Amino acid sequence: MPIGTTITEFIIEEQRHIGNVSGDFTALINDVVIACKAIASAVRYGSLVGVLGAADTENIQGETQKKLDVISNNLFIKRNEWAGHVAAMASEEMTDVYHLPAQYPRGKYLLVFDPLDGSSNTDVNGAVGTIFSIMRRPEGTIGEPTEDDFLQSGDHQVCAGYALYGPSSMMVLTTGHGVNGFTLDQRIGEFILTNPDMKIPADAQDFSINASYMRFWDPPVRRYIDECLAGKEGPRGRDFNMRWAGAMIADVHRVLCQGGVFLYPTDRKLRAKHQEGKLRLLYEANPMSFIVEQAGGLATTGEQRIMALPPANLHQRCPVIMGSRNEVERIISYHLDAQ
Ligand code: AHM
Ligand code: MG
Repeated sequence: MPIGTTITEFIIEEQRHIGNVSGDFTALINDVVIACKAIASAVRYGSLVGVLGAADTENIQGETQKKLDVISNNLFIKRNEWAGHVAAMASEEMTDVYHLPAQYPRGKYLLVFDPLDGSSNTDVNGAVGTIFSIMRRPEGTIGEPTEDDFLQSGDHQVCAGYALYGPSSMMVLTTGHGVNGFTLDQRIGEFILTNPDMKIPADAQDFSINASYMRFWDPPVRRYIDECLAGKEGPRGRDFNMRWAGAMIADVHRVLCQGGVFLYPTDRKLRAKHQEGKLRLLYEANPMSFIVEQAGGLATTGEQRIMALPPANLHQRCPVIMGSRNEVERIISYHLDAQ
């Protein structure tokens, strides 16, 4: 049985084309891949190994953590702290920057991640995933990295990716040279290239939004969704379809495969809580935006390109609208009309 191209092989080949590389990046990706395989395994065995349900702890966002949030965070940290490729890490599940234990060498990369996105899906056997982003530590900084070192706009990402733990486990990755998808072959325990050069169709008929917040939406978002709902009889003159998995990773993966728009916009209710959005810029919006843009789509708050936003803190939130180019351009134009 031929094996196909493994993710490690693919990254090594890609780095060879770039030239003058130390191998640190390839080794770092390798550890990220192993961490995701370990998380995929914990998710797959679920109740059989007692990992479902709440952990009785809260994260910085005030959300009750699931046992799998804590397990996934620990797996990711342990796998990536020892080898000397990262300088420090930050995660949705940790309040502050994670400094490496003293005995390990410090590397040149900063790693940020959401260890288990959509974790409320774990108890209903729904899709969940891991999102990560890699930046370089700013030149000339010495000592342990600080929060400020992490506050780089999305345009500074060296690599972004996600692992989706669905009916099969997949890893989708960009290093700024297009987007490639890999499927975990359980028989040999390797991610194999199955979706080379993924491209988001420019037009689409699917939209993903939590419509239970409709009464809080701003007029441009309301206008776009109203027009989609009006279908053939409305101004768009065609029917649309709605999907909402409750895990950004699963919804954006659908967009990547079939086209569509994913929206978690700002709204009146969020602003009343002094939040600009629900999703976090550094480890959710930026990595998914990098992937979407590299696949030919667009990612915006409605008013600004997400990857151009200057982060103010590790856990900053922002509105998210991403997907098929022509649909996102239309939503941006509705925001401009409303100004
Ligand atoms: P999480 O990282 O705590 O799982 O939260 C992020 C998730 C996204 O994956 C998903 O799109 C969104 O929260 C769902 O939010 P809501 O419950 O408001 O629909
Ligand atoms: Mg998340």
